[in-house]
Amino acid sequence: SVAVEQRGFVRALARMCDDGWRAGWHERNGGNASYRLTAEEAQACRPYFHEEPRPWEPLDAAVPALAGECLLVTAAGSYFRNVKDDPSRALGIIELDLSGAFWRPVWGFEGGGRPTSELAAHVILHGVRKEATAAASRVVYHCHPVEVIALTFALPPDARALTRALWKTMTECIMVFPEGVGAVPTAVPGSRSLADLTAAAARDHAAVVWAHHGLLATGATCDDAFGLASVLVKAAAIYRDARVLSGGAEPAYPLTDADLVLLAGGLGVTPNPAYLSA
Ligand code: 2HA
Ligand code: ZN
Repeated sequence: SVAVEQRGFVRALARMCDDGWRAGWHERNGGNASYRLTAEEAQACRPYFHEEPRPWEPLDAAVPALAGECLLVTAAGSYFRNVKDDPSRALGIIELDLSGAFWRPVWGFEGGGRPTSELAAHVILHGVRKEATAAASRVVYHCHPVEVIALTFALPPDARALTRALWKTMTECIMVFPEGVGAVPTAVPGSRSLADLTAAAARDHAAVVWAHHGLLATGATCDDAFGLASVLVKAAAIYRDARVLSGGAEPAYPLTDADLVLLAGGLGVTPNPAYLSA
């Protein structure tokens, strides 16, 4: 059997961390990521789990939707640039109990590590996105891209304002995130209130912008979540460059609402009606 480090889901998360580091989205220990294991993956890894069970610890919030499930998560304080070379230290697997209110480490976190400081947000988000996607969503990815953080200096933390600005930058956006992007105002990192505001925004958005902090992107696979983050970062960069080229003003020729309606029809997607037209 294949040790945990060599499993496809661990390699995929480690690669995503490395891709994000190379993209410049993970200074110091910035960012965190998690993956919800399938029942088969958890079963295959069990022979490698700690022989002595560690004590259960209470979660900040009970998430019954995740009862008994396992999550692969980045360790608190770990640097994304180190994940690929040292996955069993920079990552770990936690198991939730049958009430979904307690967790314990079952693998990894070598050297005494603990799950990410944003564990509450990750666990609550997995619960919300699992329910919103008929259990398809498995990845929660949080990063600190300059373009998205800077965008929150120019636009308010408002889902409609951010979605419209980003949709109008390139024709791909309405296809990749037809539901739009959610937004959370400035909040304390790692706080329960940031987790709760994010969960509310994530009920109908796969991605959420955190004002003055970064971006949270979810998806069925690391390709989906990382791809969504990449599109949002590129759209934010286009928005910035278009405004720079326009002397700081709103650009004269963005995609219009009529363009967006035409694109959605042609691409066969249903955009969130709350963000179209005036
Ligand atoms: O350093 O990004 O949001 C981890 C974080 C907290
Ligand atoms: Zn962060």
